[in-house]
Amino acid sequence: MRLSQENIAALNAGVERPGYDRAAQACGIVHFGIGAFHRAHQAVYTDDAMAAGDRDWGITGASLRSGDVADQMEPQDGLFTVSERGSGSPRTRLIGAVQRVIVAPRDPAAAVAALASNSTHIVSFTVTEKGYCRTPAGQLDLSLLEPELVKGATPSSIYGFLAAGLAHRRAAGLAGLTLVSCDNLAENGTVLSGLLNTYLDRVDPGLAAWFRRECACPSTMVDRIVPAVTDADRQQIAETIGMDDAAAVITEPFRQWVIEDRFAGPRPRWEVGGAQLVSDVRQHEAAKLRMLNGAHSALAYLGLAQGYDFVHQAIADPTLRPLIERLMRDEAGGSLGSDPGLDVDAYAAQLLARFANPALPHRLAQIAIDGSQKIPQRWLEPLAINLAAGRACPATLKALAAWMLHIRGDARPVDDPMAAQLAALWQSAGTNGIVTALFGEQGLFADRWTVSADSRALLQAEVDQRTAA
Ligand code: CS2
Repeated sequence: MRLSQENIAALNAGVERPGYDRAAQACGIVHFGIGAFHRAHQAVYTDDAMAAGDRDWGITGASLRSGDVADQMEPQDGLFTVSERGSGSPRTRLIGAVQRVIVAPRDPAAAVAALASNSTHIVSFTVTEKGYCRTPAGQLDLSLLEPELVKGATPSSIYGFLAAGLAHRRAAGLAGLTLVSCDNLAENGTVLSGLLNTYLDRVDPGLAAWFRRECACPSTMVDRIVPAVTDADRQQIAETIGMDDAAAVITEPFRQWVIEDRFAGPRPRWEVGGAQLVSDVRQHEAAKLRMLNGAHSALAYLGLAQGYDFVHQAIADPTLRPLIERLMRDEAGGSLGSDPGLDVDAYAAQLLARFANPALPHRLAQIAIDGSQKIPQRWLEPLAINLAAGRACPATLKALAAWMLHIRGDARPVDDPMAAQLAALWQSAGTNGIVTALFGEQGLFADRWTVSADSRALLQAEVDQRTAA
């Protein structure tokens, strides 16, 4: 038996159910990138808000790339379960917030229609760092968007779909939208707004002005560890819930969402599920990106090089753990300024405990994906801040060296949109030139991130040591 609206009554008794009438809800949210993270995070908060009485916040999911998620969710009427694994007893909950899933490349008109619908107020995004189509220095990379910039072309990026959807809204005299980025970028709302503005200025300057006037792009900090689900997990979930769930997600009990309180129109009361609405999220974002994600990436490249598969294994290694603690507390923590807005030691201790969770095996290889898109906000920004203040960053440099060896691609395939370019750099620059080719004054990241000559020398020593080993 497979999970569906019709089969809800047959779920095992321990599974928590949505506390509202799903069929009575209109869709108020369009979400791009309806992967496991969204299902374990924003969809849960939205479910909480509807259970508390908020109405018409159903989610229309949109996939920008493959149809896999639609194939998992459409036969299940959008339903899926979220299982929490930690030290306490496992908890499984049925989430009803997602009403349907559109595969945007297959049915672009349906995605545009969802954006143009009168009931839609919010568009949210978990399209990963590369979904924003930026150059290494963070500008909109128009070369990636050429095909859709031609007049009348079918949209393919978030920008193309938003441009089409917003144009319909403007023409129909509808209200603007709140665009909520839930990706791990520093000041993600400001970044999205700036990039979309550049795009709209290029295709329709009148629409760009309308967007600036009528829409809002709050920044948000999102946090929940959500490893990719395996076949063995699905098997175990089927036993727990009493039927198959092809869209099931597994996560930790912890979740956090800090949202800049700046909306263009109505929103669900996500605070009912514990979200924090604040006037400025920048410190929360910086702390999370540099301490959690920065440590994650360091564990990924250093841990894989030492032969580990999972985060909980790597963090237990007696040589890695002190390095990660130093990266989190002193280097990431130190970059947050004299008033970091949180207790750095307590936050680091909480993160270490989350990483050590043996009930939630989290693959290092999953975190190692797309490093070129992740390291600027996780490592390069805190590194620049620390170096400018004269603070050494040995742990960050060790992690950076491990990433550099990773992208050489000798040990395992490199899953990164810049993989070919990075491999070509290694080819042409070689071991003695790669540090300069990446981080020197003319390096790949140079428009925004250069690493001082002293630190480049330290980095070179690390690379030499790793290449010799
Ligand atoms: C991880 C994140 O894969 C990665 O890059 O660092 O997905 C991380 O698990 C989440 O941001 C936690 O909130």
